[in-house]
Amino acid sequence: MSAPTVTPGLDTAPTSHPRLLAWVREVAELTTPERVVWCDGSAPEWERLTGELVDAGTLVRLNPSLKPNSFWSRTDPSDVARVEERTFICSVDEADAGPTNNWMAPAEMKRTMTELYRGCMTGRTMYVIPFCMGPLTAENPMFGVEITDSAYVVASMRVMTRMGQQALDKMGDDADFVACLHSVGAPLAPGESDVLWPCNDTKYISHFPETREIWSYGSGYGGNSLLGKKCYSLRIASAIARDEGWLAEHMLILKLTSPEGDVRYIAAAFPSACGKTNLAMLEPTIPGWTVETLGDDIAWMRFGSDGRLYAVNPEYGLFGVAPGTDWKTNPNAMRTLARGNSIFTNVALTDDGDVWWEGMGEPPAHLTDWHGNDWTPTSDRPASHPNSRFCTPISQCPILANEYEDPKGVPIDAILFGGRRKTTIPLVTQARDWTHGVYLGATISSETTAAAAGKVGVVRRDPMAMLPFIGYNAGDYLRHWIEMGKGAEGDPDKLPKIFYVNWFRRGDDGRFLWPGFGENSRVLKWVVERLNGTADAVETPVGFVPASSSLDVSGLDLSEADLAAVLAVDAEEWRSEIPQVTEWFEKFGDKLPGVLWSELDALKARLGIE
Ligand code: GTP
Ligand code: SPV
Ligand code: MN
Repeated sequence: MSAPTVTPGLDTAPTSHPRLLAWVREVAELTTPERVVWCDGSAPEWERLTGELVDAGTLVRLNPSLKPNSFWSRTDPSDVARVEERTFICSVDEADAGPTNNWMAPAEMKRTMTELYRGCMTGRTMYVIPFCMGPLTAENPMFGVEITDSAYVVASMRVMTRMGQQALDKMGDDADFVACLHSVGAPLAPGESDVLWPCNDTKYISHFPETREIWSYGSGYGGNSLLGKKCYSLRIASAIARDEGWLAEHMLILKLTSPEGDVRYIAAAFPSACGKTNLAMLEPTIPGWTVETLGDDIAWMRFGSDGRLYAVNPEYGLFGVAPGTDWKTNPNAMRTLARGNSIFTNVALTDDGDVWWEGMGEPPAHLTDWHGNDWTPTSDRPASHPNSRFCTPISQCPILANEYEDPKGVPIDAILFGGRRKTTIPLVTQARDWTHGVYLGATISSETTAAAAGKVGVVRRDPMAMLPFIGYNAGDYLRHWIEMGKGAEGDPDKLPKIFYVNWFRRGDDGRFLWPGFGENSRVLKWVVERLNGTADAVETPVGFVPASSSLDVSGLDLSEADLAAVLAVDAEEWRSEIPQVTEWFEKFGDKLPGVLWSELDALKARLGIE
């Protein structure tokens, strides 16, 4: 016996958008929440929601004199990362999802999930969050509306997206939007008390690329629940981008200025927890160079009328890996967080109401760990989860570039691909041309990290760092990249140049050969000098690597031997990669662009195979 029309909030919507109203009503009738709340994105709304979350124990307010308007939260220990096994691309034709995605027919998925959603918001508030990915001033703003039963999601979405009344107003009555449905999957019976972190053992993160819909169930963790991020801006947007001739990529965007004042824009794709946030906010160690941040995770790239490829960051906040972040490695992130207005998830809490995580210098004598237990430096478990995160407004980044709000974006000069590999991959390699660059991107290999549930440290292929985020057939995706190489109006000269980097190569003793972080500015300098045609390179079978004298290592405490080792191209190591690349390519069948097989053949010839 449902009486949907009496659900408070349902009939007082601050919009007359017919499709939106109909969808909200339909979801409310299915999920039977206590009330419906339309989110306006205002400061009072933030105060109210964070206040309620503090009362419920889900958030703990941090010491305002250390981290103003900031909060500490702990998830259920089972709900700490993206769940790739439970992520589905539900295209009508299975071939449009394969071979790297999980697939289920849309009708079947909707049948299954409709039963999960039935009554799933009982006893909870259903929030409606209108949002826009990218500037609201864009010619075609990219709208979404997320329905969720999690106030933590609402608060996080306010940090991560341009949301609320401003987005709803801009949508008017007829703007298209991506419908994003989320539930933690934890209805409350009358009188039942809530847990700190409601979630469900059954999880689905489902995408319907043809109808541009997202259905997420069972998880409150960022990548599974903040649906504007990976679900919309990568999986759904990549399918839109394929149709419309642009690129939606797992890339940071930075602005690099040389001592002479030359400005270059660089985008870089590294797999999850492989260094995008850190590179995007880098403080150069070489004199006279400056880096400014435009984005740390996602880039949408379209050709401009001048034939160059322009990148926009669709996000509004940073959802960054906490461990490893400190004043030495990423001072700009520390400055961003010091300004407050942040939500920390699964880090440790200090006794004076601040946050702490591994990599942040010496630990205090006592902490509350991410499980909520007492922790001391003698404890044998880390105090923070390896995928603990900070969620903070990008506007607080002290080195945010002015161009950040420009809906046109910035013209990209170089694209860096990278991964986390102990061996084989040199510090930096320049591709011979676009097609070779696409080959490098298509064969990125990286050790898995704690950003996704599953084993950590297993080397896997991760094309363009997009393996978990391509919303359609990965073979078609690689073909799309090859097609983009024709350039706008057939002018490939204006395309970015492609490089491949690896900050994570190790010596026989297991230590990192390259100091990384701010010192990566030396690699950026070499990249710019290659663009300018002023740096020497050695041509190797795998591409152009720096001549040992062309990489600026002045003032760096790095032995000749380590420098040689980090730049080395060991033909034997590379020959042993070939069977894995062959096996990887074979997965794609007919869908793999033939030119990528040609690239592999040419590499084999250069390595002296056959
Ligand atoms: P996602 O947000 O998951 O997409 O990750 P990301 O690519 O932005 O990775 P992030 O910059 O947060 O770095 C992940 C981890 O790698 C952190 O623990 C960093 O401290 C560490 N890291 C980043 N850059 C470097 C580097 O140059 N060298 C070394 N050794 N570690 C690094
Ligand atoms: C990633 O896993 O690549 C992230 C974090 O950037 S999440 O938003 O959870 O996807
Ligand atoms: Mn990411």
